[in-house]
Amino acid sequence: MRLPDDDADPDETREWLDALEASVRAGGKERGLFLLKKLEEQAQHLGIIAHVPPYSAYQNSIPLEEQGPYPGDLALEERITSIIRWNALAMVVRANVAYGELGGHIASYASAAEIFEVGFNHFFRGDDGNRRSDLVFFQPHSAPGVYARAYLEGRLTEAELANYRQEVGGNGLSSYPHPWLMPTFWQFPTGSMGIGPISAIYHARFMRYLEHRGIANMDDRHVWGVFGDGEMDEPESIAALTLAARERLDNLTFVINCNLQRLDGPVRGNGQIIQELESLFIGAGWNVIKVLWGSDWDALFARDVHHALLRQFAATVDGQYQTLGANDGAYNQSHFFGLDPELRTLVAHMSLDEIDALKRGGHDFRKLYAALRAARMHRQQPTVILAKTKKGYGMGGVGESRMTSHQQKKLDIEALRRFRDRFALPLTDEALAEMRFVRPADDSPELAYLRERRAALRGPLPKRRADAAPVTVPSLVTYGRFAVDAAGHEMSTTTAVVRLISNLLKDGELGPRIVPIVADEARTFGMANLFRQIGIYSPLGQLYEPEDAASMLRYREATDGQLLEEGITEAGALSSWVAAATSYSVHGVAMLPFYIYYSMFGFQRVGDLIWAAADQRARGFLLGATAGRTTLGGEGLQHQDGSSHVAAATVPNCRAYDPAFAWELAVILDHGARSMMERQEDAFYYLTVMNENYPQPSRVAGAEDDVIRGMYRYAANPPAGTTADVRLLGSGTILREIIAAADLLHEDWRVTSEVWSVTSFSELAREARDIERANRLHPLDDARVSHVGRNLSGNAPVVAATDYVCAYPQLIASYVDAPFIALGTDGFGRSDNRTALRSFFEVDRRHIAVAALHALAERGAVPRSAVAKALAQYAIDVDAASPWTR
Ligand SMILES: Cc1ncc(C[n+]2csc(CCOP(=O)(O)OP(=O)(O)O)c2C)c(N)n1
Ligand SMILES: [Mg+2]
Repeated sequence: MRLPDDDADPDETREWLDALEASVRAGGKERGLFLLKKLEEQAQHLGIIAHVPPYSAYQNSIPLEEQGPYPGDLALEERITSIIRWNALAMVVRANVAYGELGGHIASYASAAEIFEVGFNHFFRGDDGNRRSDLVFFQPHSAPGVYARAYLEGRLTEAELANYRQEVGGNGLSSYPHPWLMPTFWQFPTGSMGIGPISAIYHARFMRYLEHRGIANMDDRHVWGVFGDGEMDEPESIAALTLAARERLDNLTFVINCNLQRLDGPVRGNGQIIQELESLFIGAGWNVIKVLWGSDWDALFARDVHHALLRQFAATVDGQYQTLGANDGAYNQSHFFGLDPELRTLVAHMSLDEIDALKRGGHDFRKLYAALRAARMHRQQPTVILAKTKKGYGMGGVGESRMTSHQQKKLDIEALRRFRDRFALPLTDEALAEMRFVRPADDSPELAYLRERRAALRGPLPKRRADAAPVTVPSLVTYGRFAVDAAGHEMSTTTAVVRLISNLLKDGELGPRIVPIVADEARTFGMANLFRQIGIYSPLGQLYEPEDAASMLRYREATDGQLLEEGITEAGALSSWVAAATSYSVHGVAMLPFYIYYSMFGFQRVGDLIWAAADQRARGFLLGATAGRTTLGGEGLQHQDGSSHVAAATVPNCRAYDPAFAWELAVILDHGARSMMERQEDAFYYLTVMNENYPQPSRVAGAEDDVIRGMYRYAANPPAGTTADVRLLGSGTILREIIAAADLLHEDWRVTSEVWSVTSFSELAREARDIERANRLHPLDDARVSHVGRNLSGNAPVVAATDYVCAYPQLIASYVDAPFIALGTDGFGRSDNRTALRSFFEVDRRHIAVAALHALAERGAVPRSAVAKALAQYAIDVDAASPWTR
């Protein structure tokens, strides 16, 4: 509404102003403020102003007059929903009757059923084999409802439903949405609260990116996310709200299932979560639609001219709403309506049963439809629908709005009977007792309707696909010659990887598919040249003249920019990476993201997002830069990463490498790109790269396969025909200390050695573990030998040193027969130069040489005095406290 410029009635205006002035004079400023607040409320009620920050009145945002007709068959939809409710409940109860420990949830879906069903019947567009589906993020513990619907649609069998949470024997259904476990069904893992909301936002954003870059047409596809009100307390849930508004993502709708409860109790017992979320989302720039009251309230609102209802709603906190929800009509009459004479009159004509039956808006198809439709039509902003529901809706005394609703997994026969009767389910007492699933005949009106609705919406959902065209990777020499033929040229592996990416970006086929991602660290990693070369993505282009416009490296934002500059949000950058890394599946267009970041702020900071990425079969590169606890030097305790490789080793489809040399890195990158883009394997790559400059050797011809497997022999110095006294293993920058230690051992102590460059202790361990298991299970077959076992056979002691904690090289220790000594950087980092740090953490050449001598002394191959002599000669402080205690 526009504010008129002219005063249409100056006398009336004067009266109002005089009245205000008189009141303030008589009653003071507070009285004046009070009157203004009342006026504001009245103005809101009259619809003169929509929102007064921070939130609007406790009522539906869409007035009845604007609600519009309902396009579906309400009675049929209600029947279908009742059947789905039952099947979802029966699935959980059956699993828990059979095996008490399986768990599962009833109350969450019970609260979300109408939200899901309005989506399924009218909004969520599926996959017609041609166009891909909308992206729908389902509340994870409501998964039984999604299974129950897929069962009615004929997409899941009765046996599968009966095997809910029993996946080991095959033919089971996973607890929550897990693409790894159900790769043709679930698209997005949401089981870890907060990951769904942030992922939904970055997916919606990435869809715009693909369109703006002219790579894919989104056909007006929409992103829907149904999340819990408790879940909104996760930092990730709200981390990217402003991004969504800033980038005007009107292809995105959140529906927050505001059942006012989380697991332990009320989300905001002493407050109102809906009002709090409204102000949060408004502040972030979203369009907010509240769906609080069902249609039976409309008549009450119409007669409530003095807004007694709104006053009473405003005065009721969520803990109280929950208690009202858990109790019957009589209780509500006395404890809500009875508190105000106007309200008492308002419901005087209603029976207690009618009062009991007053529904919250999130259980009313008409109200929900109007909200989802308004969200779908809204332009220039993302929309959040705050739907007020009841946790455990329909579960009666055992679970409706109860403190313990979330954990309710079993219902006794009485409770089941009440549920059946309430939802008029076609179940005999016998069927009820057996908790049989209900599926109307294929030609029943229910299933015909359901099929018709899904066909009108293009097909079923959720459905995951993996059929994207492969993308050819150019031959390594075309983009990586500088690395494979380095010939002693000095550079760091960070420089090398950035150059490899820059060169790949120029390839006609793969280049456009690359998505470089940074979280405000491009300059740190020497990538500023990409700003101009490929541009920084911004849907707005560049509305300003950059300060460095004249520079070769100018900061260039563009609508078709290729680089995703996320700002300081590792969670956001990782979510962008996932959107790109799953584009082959979600959009049928394979993209190859490279997210380069401080390695300490990866697995440690956003490890759960990486775990979720693994679940959804992400394909892409994570580049842990400035890696290594002693290699990063000055940055100190919070920045120096000594552990990410241990975490990476626990992610089954993450291939992690810690290469020392640019050529090794190039070979791994090439192998990874081919495996993901050409062979389309469901594994992603984690490579650590360092910022230390040193001369880079050329490729060791023939060692490429061994680099991928995890180790190759770099050097050996025993005379021909003899074996080495010790084996020295190193990875990353510490390999150079290993090489130097081999020289010390030889020159100072006449000890011969083999030097092995270990590119991946985790890959070596995986293969060795696999072979050990195969041998254990096939005791009568010829024993197989692992890469580690073959390379490190015999009994020469092994000394392994890395820039990570000892646990990293120890991943292979049990597969080596010889004594195994691990040196690492356990303890806190601290700032100093590399030499000082390597001495402090005892991973430098001197400590490696001493460790080797000691191992030889232990077996009597050298006298103990030699060790003591070495310690003195290398000036090692033997009384210093161990680094991990300091
Ligand atoms: C990161 C994370 N922390 C804790 C949990 C355990 N958990 C699962 S559901 C739930 C309560 C969810 O409440 P809400 O989001 O309000 O959903 P509702 O069930 O009420 O619809 C909790 C604590 C989880 N899944 N993920
Ligand atoms: Mg909740």
